[in-house]
Amino acid sequence: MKIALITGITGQDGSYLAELLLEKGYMVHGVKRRASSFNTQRIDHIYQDQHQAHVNFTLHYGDLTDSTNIIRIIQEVQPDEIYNLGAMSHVKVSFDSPEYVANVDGIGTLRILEAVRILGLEKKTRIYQASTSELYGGLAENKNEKGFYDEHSPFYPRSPYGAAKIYGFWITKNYREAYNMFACNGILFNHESPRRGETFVTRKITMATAAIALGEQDCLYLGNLEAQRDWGHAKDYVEAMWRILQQEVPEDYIIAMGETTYVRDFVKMSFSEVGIDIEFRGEGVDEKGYVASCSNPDYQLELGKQIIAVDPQYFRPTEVDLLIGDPTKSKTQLGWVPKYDLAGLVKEMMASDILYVKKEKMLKEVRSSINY
Ligand code: NAP
Ligand code: G4F
Repeated sequence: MKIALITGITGQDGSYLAELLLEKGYMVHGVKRRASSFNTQRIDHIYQDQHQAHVNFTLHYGDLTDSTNIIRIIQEVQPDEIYNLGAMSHVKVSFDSPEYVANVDGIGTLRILEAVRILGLEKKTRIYQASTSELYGGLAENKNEKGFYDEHSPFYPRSPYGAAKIYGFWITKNYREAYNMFACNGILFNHESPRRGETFVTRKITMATAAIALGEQDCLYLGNLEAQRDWGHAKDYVEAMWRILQQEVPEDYIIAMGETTYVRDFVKMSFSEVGIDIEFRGEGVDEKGYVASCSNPDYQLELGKQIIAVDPQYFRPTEVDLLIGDPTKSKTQLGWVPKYDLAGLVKEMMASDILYVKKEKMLKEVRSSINY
C-alpha cells in the first residue's frame, strides 16, 4: 500500500486530494495546524470514518515553519509521495504579511525537500510542489505566440505571495537537478469549488449571490471587475497532481483550462444560474450592477435594484490582470482530461451556496425564536 503525506490537508485542495488518494487505496497522512477553534470542516467526513477498518487516514499536528516537526513527521510516516499544498494562499493578504508568506510558502518548501534529504529518503519519496500561475504575473508580452502562458514563459511575480512561490518553484527544480530527487512543480491556474475559501473572489460571489437572492444581503462589494482568470474545478486539478507523481520522469506541468473569463462575467454567470440577470453600468470605481430581470419566482428582487458595487479596499497594490494557461503538455503527457467546464463549476458552487445560505437562514430564525 502506498503512503502519502499531504501538507495543507485542511484546505480546499488537500481535502479533495485526500479523498482521491483514499479511493485509490493509499494510506493518507495529513499535516494540520493547531488552531483555537475547529479547522477541519473540509475533512471531517473522512476523519469521522477513520475508525472503520478500511479508512487509512491519520492527522499530525504540524507547521511548515517548524523544521524539526516536519522532519519528525516525515520520519514517522516514511511517505512514498509528499504533496506540499500547505501555504498562506491569499494574494491580497500576502501584502499584509510578506515575511510570514516567505517563511511558509518559500522556506517551507525547502524544509520539506531538506527533510527528505536529511532522512535519506531521496530515492523513495516523490514530492509534488504546489506552484502557481501567479508566477507569470499576467504580463501580456510574456505569453506565447498562441496567447497562453506555457511551461517556457518567463516569470514575473506581482505579489509577496508570487515572490515566495517562485522560490518554492526554483528550489524544487534545483533539488531535482542537484540530488536527482523526484520533485515536481504543478503550475496550477485558479481552481475553485464549493469548498473554496470564502474570501477568494469566486466563492465570495457565489455566497453573496445566494444571500442576495434569498434576501439575506443587499449588495456585493468587489474589487477589480476587469481581472481575468482561467478557472477550473479543484477536483479535476488534484487528479492532475496525482498524475504528475506517477510519471517515469519528474517534470513540471501547467494545469489550466485554456480559457479566461472576466470577474464581471463570473458575477453574471452566478446570478444567471439562479434566474437573475445583471446589467452593469458605469466605469472604474463607479461601476455598479443592477437587477435587469428575475425569472425565478422564489426570489423577490426588485427590478433596477443596485446589488453590485466596487470597493477600492479590495484592489491590490500590484495586480495580475490576466491569466490563461496552455494545458497541452498536461493533456498529452499526463492524459489529463478535466470533467468540469466553467458552467459546470458555477452550477455546482451555486447549488451548494443556495443550500448553505438557506441552512444559515433557518438556524438564524430558530435561534431568534428561542426565548432564553
Ligand atoms: P487553501 O484552501 O488556502 O489551503 C491552504 C492550506 O495550507 C490549509 O490547510 C492551511 O491550513 C495550510 N497552511 C497554511 N499555513 C500553513 C503553515 N504555516 N503550515 C502548514 N500548513 C499551513 O489553499 P488551496 O486553494 O487548497 O491551495 C493549495 C495549494 O495550492 C496552496 O499552496 C496554494 O498556494 C496553491 N495554489 C492554489 C491555487 C488555487 O487556485 N486554489 C492555484 C495555484 C496554486 P489552515 O486550514 O489551518 O489554514
Ligand atoms: O480569487 P482571488 O483572490 O485569486 P488570485 O489572486 O487569482 O489567487 C488565487 O489563484 C492563484 C493562482 O493563480 C493561487 F496561486 C492563489 O493561491 C489563489 O488561490 O482573485 C482573483 C481576481 C484578482 O484579480 C482580484 O483582484 O479577482 C479579483 N477580485 C476582484 N474583486 C477580487 C475581488 N478578489 C478577491 N479575493 N476579492 C474581491 O472582492
